[in-house]
Amino acid sequence: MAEEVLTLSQHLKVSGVAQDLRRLIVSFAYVSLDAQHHFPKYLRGAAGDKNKYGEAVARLDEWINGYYCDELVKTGLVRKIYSEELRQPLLGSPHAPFIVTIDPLDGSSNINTNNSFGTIMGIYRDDLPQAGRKLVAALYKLYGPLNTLVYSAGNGSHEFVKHYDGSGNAQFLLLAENVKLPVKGEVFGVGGDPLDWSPKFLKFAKDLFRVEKLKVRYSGTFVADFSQILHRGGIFAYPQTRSAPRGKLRLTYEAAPMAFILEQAGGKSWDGSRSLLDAKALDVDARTPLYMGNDYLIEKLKKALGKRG
Ligand code: FDP
Repeated sequence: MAEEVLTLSQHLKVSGVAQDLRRLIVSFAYVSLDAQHHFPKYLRGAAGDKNKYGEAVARLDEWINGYYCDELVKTGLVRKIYSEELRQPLLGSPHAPFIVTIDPLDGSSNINTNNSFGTIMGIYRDDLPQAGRKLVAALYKLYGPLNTLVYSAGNGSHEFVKHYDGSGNAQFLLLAENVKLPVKGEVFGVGGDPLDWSPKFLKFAKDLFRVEKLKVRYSGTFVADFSQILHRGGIFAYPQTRSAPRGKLRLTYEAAPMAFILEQAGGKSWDGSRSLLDAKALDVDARTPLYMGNDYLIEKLKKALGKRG
């Protein structure tokens, strides 16, 4: 007899996740499944706008942001949405239980080349500013050759994969429960211009190859690079550089939710001074240097940079 595999909503229920939170996570999952059917319509041309960071907005960026925001507001579970693509937060139902952060399309430069990209969502009960440690849940969807969704509601990190049921309906089935980083890391992903790294970080990076024997892996999509660390162990960094002392990635939309998932999977995160879960920015669009990976590699990094953190 075929082995019974839990669906996402069954898993949330048996894990004791609160009912309102379960509903929001499942809604996100269905929106992410539907969204993908529409991608081909939004591939040609640019939206023509620049976002609040001055970056060109792809048509798909613009569409997917609107789609997620509309559908999440429709659930009636969301009080406010902070989106990387919105200049101002979007107001939902005034008495709804959740505040949501979203990076609707992480890895825009990978759209045209048909490489993986993703969506990241963070869920809080209280309004921002908040440290990531106050997240009640975090999720990401990876639109890749496989369509995977990882969530944590503070009870470990769990991975699901899109399947079709007998009637052709898409659903998420459990792929790996309580994912843990392998004890020994295997890969090193790093963004930013190596010619602009500090000499200490450059030496650390060289040591990762020479001493730790890590292999280089960088896709240009944070979600995809993160997924490699989650499964293969190692370290992902988008470091501070001399010309970009705050790095590139955003604390609220990208770093905090992924640090929540990572630390629930036994990994460690760091921003150069503290865990990314303890960093709190008054500016919702603030960038942060970002280091995520196996505990022993983050400790080695701290030593290499002369920090105790
Ligand atoms: P993108 O700008 O293409 O959306 O923060 C967004 C991000 O991609 C991350 O997904 C990725 O890790 C990084 O920026 C890629 O930056 P580089 O192009 O500098 O490598």
